[in-house]
Amino acid sequence: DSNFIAELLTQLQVDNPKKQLSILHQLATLEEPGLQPLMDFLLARRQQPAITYLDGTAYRLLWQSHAPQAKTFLQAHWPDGLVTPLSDKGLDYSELQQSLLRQDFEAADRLTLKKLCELAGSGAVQRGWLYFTEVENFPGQDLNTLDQLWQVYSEGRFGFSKQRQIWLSNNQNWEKLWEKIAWKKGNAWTRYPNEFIWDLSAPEGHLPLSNQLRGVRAMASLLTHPVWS
Ligand code: UYC
Repeated sequence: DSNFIAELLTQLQVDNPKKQLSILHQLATLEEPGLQPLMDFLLARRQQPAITYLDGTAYRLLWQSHAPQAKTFLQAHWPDGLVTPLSDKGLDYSELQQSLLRQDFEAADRLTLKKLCELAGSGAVQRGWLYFTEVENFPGQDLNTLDQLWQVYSEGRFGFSKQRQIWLSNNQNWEKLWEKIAWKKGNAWTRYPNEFIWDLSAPEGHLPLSNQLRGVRAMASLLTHPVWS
């Protein structure tokens, strides 16, 4: 009822992202009565300097509602998507944004590798994987864009900076990182693609993947890139 919604809206104002996230989900489960509050929330947040996963979640929940008024609203205010993906190399990240919005994390993961190869140049595009020396020279702007897209549409769970955070808090120990992000269990690597978890129930840092077939150096370059410090 309206008192319950009013109570949710009050709590939504409190600057506590985990709590706010849970309220956004509660509003979405109310269906029709929850739509306007979600739209108001998203509009009010346009004053904020940065787009976060709270914006991404509100946007996605509205988009997933399939309500015509929500579609019209999103189209009117964000005709090109919530995030404006900046690129120093003129790369187009709109398909990646679309697959993340759809929560098609498997497609998003493949697109991410594709974009990283495009960033590295035609050699990497043909080869289909990265030299660590190429990664060192990636423009920070594009890495930031990739990371922001993953964060915004994963409720803050996925992305390179999240993986870096976990790696740093485990003394830069790769074996510990693999366990934490479920890329390895005991001695067994998680098998691509079926054993990976392609939704938000995955552990933090699980996505995007970096194939370890050719060693850890490319991922090490990614996680130590100057853009994160
Ligand atoms: N794969 O095991 N992986 C592939 C991962 C390894 C292998 C792709 C991640 C271990 C082969 C992605 C892990 C290993 C191929 C990932 C993982 C191995 C392949 C598709 C846990 C054997 C076929 C994109 C660390 C023991 C392709 C791509 C090829 C593919 C990711 C085997 C995203 C995170 C050491 C044979 N694996 N990969 O890069 O190149 O091809 O032959 O990491």
